[in-house]
Amino acid sequence: MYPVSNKDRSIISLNGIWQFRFAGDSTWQPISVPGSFNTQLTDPRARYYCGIVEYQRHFTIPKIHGGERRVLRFDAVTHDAEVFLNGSPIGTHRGGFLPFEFDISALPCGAEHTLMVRVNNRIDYTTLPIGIEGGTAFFGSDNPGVPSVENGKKRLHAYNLPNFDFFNFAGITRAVRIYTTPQVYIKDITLTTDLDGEDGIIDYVVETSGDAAVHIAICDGEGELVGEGSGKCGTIRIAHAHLWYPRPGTPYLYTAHVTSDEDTYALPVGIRSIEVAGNQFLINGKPFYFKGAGRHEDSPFRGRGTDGCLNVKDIDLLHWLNANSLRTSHYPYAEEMYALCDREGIVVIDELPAVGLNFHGTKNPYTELDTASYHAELLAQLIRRDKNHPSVVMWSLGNEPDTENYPEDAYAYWRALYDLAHRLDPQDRPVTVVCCQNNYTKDITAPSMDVVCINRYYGWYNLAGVLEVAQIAFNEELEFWQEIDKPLILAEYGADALPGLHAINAEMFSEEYQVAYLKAMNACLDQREFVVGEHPWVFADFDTQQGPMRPGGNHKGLFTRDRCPKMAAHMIRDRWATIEGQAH
Ligand code: BDP
Repeated sequence: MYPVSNKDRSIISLNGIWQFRFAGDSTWQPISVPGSFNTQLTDPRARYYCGIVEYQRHFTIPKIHGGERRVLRFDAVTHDAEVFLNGSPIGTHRGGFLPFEFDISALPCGAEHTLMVRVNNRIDYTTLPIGIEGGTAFFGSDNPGVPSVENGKKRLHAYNLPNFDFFNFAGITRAVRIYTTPQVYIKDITLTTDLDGEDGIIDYVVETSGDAAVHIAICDGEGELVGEGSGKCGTIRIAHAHLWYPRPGTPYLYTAHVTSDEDTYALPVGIRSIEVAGNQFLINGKPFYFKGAGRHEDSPFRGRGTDGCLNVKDIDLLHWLNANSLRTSHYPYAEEMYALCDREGIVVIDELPAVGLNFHGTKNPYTELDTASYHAELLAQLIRRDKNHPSVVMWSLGNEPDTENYPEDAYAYWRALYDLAHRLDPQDRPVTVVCCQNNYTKDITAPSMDVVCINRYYGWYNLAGVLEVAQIAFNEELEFWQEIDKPLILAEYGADALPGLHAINAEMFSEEYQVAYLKAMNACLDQREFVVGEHPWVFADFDTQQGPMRPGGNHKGLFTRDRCPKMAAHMIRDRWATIEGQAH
């Protein structure tokens, strides 16, 4: 559970300036946590370094915490971590976007300790996301972004070659804390909500570490008690409930105060229902239309490091756009962002870091890579972490896998995860995988999901610059999906626009072309009732590895990387003002 401070629990932050060095170096230098190391240092190794780096700091736990259970928690370390206390290993963790923790109660309070983390940023065929091992490179070029000799074939260094289009930022990217709990503590809380006429129904399950009497009190927004229950599980009826609605509705939040004999934990509850019915996506029984964008946790200086200002700014910009949703492309975001989305009524499609399972027919990712069991493990971790957020309305198992060249293998792989998500999620949310532009007639995976999510670049990567033809091709494809008769979200569509590049004739890379492109695609969407959402790619420009198509990053943003609106942002804002999104 997310660390909190209350009458029974406390938090000691270990954020701040740590010591840092590349493995093998003898001297330390300062680094800020949370943050990516790639952006903070001028050392030429920092940007494309591949391998192990070391972080170190000292800390003391005040003596007053002596009788309590003490836990060291990392919200995320990208990608793999080996943790040492006073020189001895205490554990490891795999994967760069989910939290992990260690019980360190045995460590004496009142004394100084040394915490060291060895972070490995290597990505390969066993990691998620996927890094290419040796061989060919991104978009068919042979440029991994590090010095090479002998016609580019022999690398001077080991390298990380992402099989995805965002910078492989690494380091201790999210908060590090020690939190305390009583000895017998609340281990987990699961809340599911539903509607019964005017009433809200909250089912709860509370897990404690030992024997303890559990009580749960539900308070409304004014702090008034509106329902309660005793025991480790049960159902609470909230008469005439205020529902959690996405914007522009009111994202009403109750608070569940859970107490066990010694422990206390409070968490927000949004009462709402989610359902896929026919070709509609229903929230609280009413058709919902996703207006929003994919995004990256990305900013200058911090890289992918958690940045509260950026999160608040982006939510505010989503409001400004008249948006109501967000996809956590292409990995689970920092937990603080989901809490903001709960409060601010932004619906979240929560995505696993499964990107790069696609070699465009040159390699079968399902037989030649070994990611299945790790992928399932990440899914379980994600659901456990995010299951209670009212804002989370759908799980995305991954982004743009190969579903075309090995259709049966793809189906078996993704369908197993789909089934697992339905089994594990107490709220049984809809499940999807976001599919790549492909020969959709061969794709048996996308149509098997609860919601069909497709990324399409007609008029950019395909049929570049010819929007009339792009529209014909896209309409033809939409005819195909119409027959499938499931709700469809256009989860990505976009055109790069270099901010400030203008043209009388809308040509590629100009702001005018980005506007014309989005308008052309939107016109196709507007004719289709089964289309339940549009997410232009991308919310804001972001950093990615260098390449012939990436001048200073990916520029498909509606906003620049420093969050100034491009012409397209104004156009989308006007459009979304006229699309209600949600009856409320
Ligand atoms: C899609 C990917 C996304 C890329 C985008 C692009 O899902 O990560 O950034 O294309 O090329 O294929 O801009």
